[in-house]
Amino acid sequence: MIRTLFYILDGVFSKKRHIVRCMPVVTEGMNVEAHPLVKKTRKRKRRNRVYFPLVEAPSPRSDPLHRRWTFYYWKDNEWDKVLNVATVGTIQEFWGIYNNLPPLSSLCKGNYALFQAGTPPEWEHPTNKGGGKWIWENPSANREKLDVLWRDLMLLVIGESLIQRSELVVGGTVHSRYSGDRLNLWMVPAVNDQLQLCGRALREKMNIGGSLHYKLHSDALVAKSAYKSRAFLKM
Ligand code: MGP
Repeated sequence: MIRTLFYILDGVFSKKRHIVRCMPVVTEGMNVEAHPLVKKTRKRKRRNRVYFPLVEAPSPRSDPLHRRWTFYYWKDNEWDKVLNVATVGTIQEFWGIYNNLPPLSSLCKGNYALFQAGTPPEWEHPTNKGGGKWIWENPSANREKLDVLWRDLMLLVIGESLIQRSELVVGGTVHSRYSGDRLNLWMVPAVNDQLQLCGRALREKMNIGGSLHYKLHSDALVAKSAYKSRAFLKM
């Protein structure tokens, strides 16, 4: 059973008119007051702080996932301030966390990631080195579908059901941006056939149109942006 304390903060994180809900998740035993995001928001809006415990009920079942997975969140482009939300090892724990995270479409500019435990969403990490990611851009007219697409992508990832060699898939991310939302599927180094197989499966199982680009982390490192770097494969 996972016992988690969620610390909910309502705050204005945009200089413009957007009011977003931000939710750092603090596991029991952590020093809530020391959390960087909590401190920042406290100064601005003291009255909006709410604590409540959840994911408390012991589950009668416990269905282990093949791998353990970690949820991450970061704001805007602040990838260097990525927040490790929680790690789950069973399907019940997965839904327990998922059901209590605000949908990404409600955050004006934010990012979620779900990665195999021990591998952060970082180009330079030894597991990711030499790998890359499939990038799909969600048309802005399709914004309301973003949350469902992200949920479906996570289920394909934790269900290890995208490709037979599911160990090649290391995680996924979703990015909410003014310029257009994006879904990414991260892969460890693999031969082109496997990359293509995975791209095709992604398109078919997620039922997504438009173009899919595979970009290498090594190119993203040089361009200092995966988005701006050249596509290694297209479909
Ligand atoms: P992002 O939050 O992953 O968003 O990265 P987005 O819009 O997908 O950015 P993209 O341009 O990479 O596609 C925001 C920014 O954080 C990037 O532009 C990089 O400058 C930096 N960044 C992101 N990641 C995942 C890494 C990383 O793994 N390593 C390094 N060095 N910088 C990163």
